[in-house]
Amino acid sequence: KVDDGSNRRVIFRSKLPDLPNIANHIPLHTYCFENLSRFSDKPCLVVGSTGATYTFSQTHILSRKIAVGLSALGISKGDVIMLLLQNCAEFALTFMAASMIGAVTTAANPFYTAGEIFKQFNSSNSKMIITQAQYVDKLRDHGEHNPKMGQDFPVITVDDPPEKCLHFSMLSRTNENNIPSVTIDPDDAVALPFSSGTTGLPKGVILTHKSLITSVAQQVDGENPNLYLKQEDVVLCVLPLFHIYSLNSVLLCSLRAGASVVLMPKFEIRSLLELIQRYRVTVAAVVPPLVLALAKNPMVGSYDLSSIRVVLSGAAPLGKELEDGLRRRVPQAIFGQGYGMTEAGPVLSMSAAFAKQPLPTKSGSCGNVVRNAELKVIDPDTYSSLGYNQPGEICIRGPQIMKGYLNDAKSTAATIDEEGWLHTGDIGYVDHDEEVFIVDRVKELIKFKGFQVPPAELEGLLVSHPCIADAAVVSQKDDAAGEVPVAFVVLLNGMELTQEAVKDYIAKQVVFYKKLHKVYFVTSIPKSPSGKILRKDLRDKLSSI
Ligand code: 4UW
Repeated sequence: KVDDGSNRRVIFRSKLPDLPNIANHIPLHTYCFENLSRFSDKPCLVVGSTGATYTFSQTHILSRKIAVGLSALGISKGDVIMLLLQNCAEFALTFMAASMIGAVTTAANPFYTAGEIFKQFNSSNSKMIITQAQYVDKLRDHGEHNPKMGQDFPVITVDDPPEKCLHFSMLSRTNENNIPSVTIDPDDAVALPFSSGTTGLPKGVILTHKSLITSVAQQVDGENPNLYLKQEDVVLCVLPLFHIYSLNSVLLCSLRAGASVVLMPKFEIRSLLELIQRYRVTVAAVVPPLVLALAKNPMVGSYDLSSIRVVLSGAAPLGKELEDGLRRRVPQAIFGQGYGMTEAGPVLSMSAAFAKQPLPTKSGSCGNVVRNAELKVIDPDTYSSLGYNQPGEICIRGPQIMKGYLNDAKSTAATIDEEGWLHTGDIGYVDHDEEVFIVDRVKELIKFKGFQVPPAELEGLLVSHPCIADAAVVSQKDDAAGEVPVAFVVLLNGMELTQEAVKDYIAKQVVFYKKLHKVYFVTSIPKSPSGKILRKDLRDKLSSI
């Protein structure tokens, strides 16, 4: 899959100068807390709903205590722990604690069904789950093939522990000086988010200490940071920390830069506006559906949003009309997009309007490629690299990208080529001002409000139905969600099923955003000679229905 070299090679770089060096030889927690003494008494984590505040030094000490608690429960270097939490201080503290003992965090959506949780739990070989009492029932009695809660793995709750669970204070009531000494290699894993990448089922994405430090540095370090966060900044953390966007660009970047993070468990417009007003939020990291709410909801007019100086959107395409709507609502703020992909570490490009010395940017752009990285656009058929304004598949190279997929050398090799280029499956181009524009997606992935919906997962569930012979899932455009999954289903001879029955069958097994919005019964699924579903044909068919 490599360019054979006979073609002219065009490589795009940031317009901002590279950092002379990035401290990516140290562990992630050391890097994030490196400047602690400059802001140790400043608020670091603020729990929006209660006002509880942890200063930077408290955050640091508590993380160390929890690191001791994790090791007392048998977690050691290389072990994986699972977080099943809405945004809360314990999420941030445990993530940093795990890093301190060389352990790895895999975070899952707490709204997942038991089936989805255990797929990730088993495939990541997690050793414990830290969650909230309300999700514990999903972890009990979910089939004989899965490990047993309380017996095979401990479950810790951050609130009142139900039967067979431990309370989070077990972890934090320790002496922080007893932290075990571990040697951490920059190439050791620290985070294991799950992503379906360009094809197939969700896979564990190995993000190392080196990759996450590099990505954070590419955003907030240096004389002219691409994403200039100041110590006075108050950064809104409403996007879920179990997704890499919030974990990296909100939490880790703020820790490094000394900005405060206001945590909100989930999106609800009134509480969001109240929090912005109460805590004088200055930086809002959002996704297109949130831009929609801020641009269109009449309630917005009754709140004071004048503190906001930066709005960053990403994780899904954003239309010009919404962007303009948002600009009208928060006219004083700089608005821009970032473009990320879990496997890319995650940030590929970021608006240079956020830089300390900002550059002019255009509406619709996803910014410039980050510093200390290379981006190219290739012809998806010939793999030769393309020049300015020519759309093709975006590829990225640099120390920030994932090490690979966990236990899946084949998918890793299909995503990162021999020259180290990560192929994104996104179609885009770079204009003469070095700005990246995303125009399409050639990978299967469907994004519902920025959440990943892997078609292969839904197809697997569909064909497990006794009446279904074959199935394909593709995206359909949707005003509110961006895209929604719809299915084409072939029934076995003589079988009958209604659309509702198929939808219900899936809805029971998946989180809300993976639910099918429509089911079309067909006699066959179009496939290539090698058996690949011809998704484009199906999407074309949809537009003519
Ligand atoms: N425009 C159009 C965009 C855009 C986009 C992403 O769930 P994943 O794997 O990962 C993400 C990560 C987003 C992110 C991380 C950190 C950050 O600072 C930032 O800036 C705002 C964003 O979404 O999905 C990856 C896929 O999502 C699409 C694209 O298809 C990509 O491959 N995507 N950002 N601005 N599409």
